[in-house]
Amino acid sequence: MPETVIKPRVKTQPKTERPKLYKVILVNDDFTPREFVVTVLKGEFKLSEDQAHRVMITAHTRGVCVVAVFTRDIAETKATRATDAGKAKGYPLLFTTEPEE
Ligand code: TYC
Repeated sequence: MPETVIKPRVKTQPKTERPKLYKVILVNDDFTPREFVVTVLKGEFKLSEDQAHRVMITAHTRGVCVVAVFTRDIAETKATRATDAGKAKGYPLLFTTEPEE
């Protein structure tokens, strides 16, 4: 009678890697009016008046503030659109992106 060899099945986990996330960062400057920064934050990032005001004040006092985190494409598109909104008014308003650790 031949021995029955039971081979353990090693389950391979399907790879579902999460996409890397990117921070959108608001940079302070001395020229863009506070209210305009708040308007852009509300319009482009869907922040409430209160959230937008806090983010603006944080950038104003500390130099920079993380606005939100997105996948790379969305972060870059939003940062560009928000920066362009300032440019269209002649303001040096700047949003940058940075990968999360
Ligand atoms: N510092 C600007 C002012 O005093 C307001 C401001 C805040 C501009 C945040 C940019 O990211 C910014 N008018």
